[in-house]
Amino acid sequence: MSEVSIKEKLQAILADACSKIDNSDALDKLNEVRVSVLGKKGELTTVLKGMKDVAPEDRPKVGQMVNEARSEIEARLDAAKKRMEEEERAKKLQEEVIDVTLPARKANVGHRHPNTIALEEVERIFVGMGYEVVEGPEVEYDLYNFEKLNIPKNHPAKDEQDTFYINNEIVLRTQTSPVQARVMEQGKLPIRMIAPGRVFRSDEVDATHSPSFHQIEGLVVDKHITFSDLKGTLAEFARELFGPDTKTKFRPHHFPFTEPSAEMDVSCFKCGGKGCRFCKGSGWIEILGCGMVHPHVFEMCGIDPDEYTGFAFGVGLERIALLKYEIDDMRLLYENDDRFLRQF
Ligand code: 2U9
Repeated sequence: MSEVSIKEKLQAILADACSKIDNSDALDKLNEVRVSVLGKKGELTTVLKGMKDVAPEDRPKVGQMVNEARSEIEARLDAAKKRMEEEERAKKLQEEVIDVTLPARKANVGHRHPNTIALEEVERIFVGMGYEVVEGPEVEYDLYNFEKLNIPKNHPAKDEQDTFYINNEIVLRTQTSPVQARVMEQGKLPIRMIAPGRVFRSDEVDATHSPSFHQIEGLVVDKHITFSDLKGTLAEFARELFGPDTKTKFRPHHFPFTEPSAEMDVSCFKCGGKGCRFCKGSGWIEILGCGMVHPHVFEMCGIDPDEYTGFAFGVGLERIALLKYEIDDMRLLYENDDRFLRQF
């Protein structure tokens, strides 16, 4: 192959490469030109492979021409690459501009759930009376959830339709009473405590029932504790929770773990006791159960009932929240619907 024909070939390759480079609008197109001209099987490499057909005295000149063509094409490619990168950067700077004068996006700050508000209110009242807040296990021995509370083996409350059994001896606690039993067993007297927490009952979900709900139980154990202490304490609790004019009444009731037992009603805080839709015309609303701790419970917890007496009570946390916020369906508390929860 003569020097002249090679020179013409190189000029054609250079012209074609420059045209493709000038017409490229993206970096990958440039890379295609680089591979097709300078790559292992590129046009320029092919010319070099044809060097064996060139007269030996012409090879230095031809080699120089090829290198000059390679350098020119590489320079054009680098320049085009640099230009495209600068154009890309300018485009980004233009598009990604941040207008610092725009108002900030509102941060949705969370807030307390009605149950939390009600729990903190009840805790504040009893801590203010010198009570200690004590927690305990949710998975509990039958022994503490039932037997130590004077609920014998054949008691209906132990039926499987009411209780979630893990096995014959272990249940999901149906009330927070086991916490009080555990505290009494420690024998550090006097006791003045509340036990808030989650409890479980095998109930179908409806407007007033959930298989998992919350309770706050209280226990006072000391010498000479009387039913008057119970009434005075719970009447004060009612006044602090529902307002200073709240009246209370205690209706005889039965619980296995207290004797005598009672249920406490408060005067309706909507109508002041005259009777309205909210209190179903009675003027009264049932709030909690209570009673003097059964002597048998003391004995099973290692406390001498002839030396110590005490009272206990239990209130459903959701019941407080539903009443205070006039929510008529408990399920609303658990559905995590922000449209509901953001009202509190
Ligand atoms: C010990 C001794 C006695 C706790 C008590 C109640 C009455 C009561 C219910 C209220 C609504 C449960 O959430 S609820 O369904 N509880 O009425 N609870 S006296 O008595 C105890 C607790 C522990 C050692």
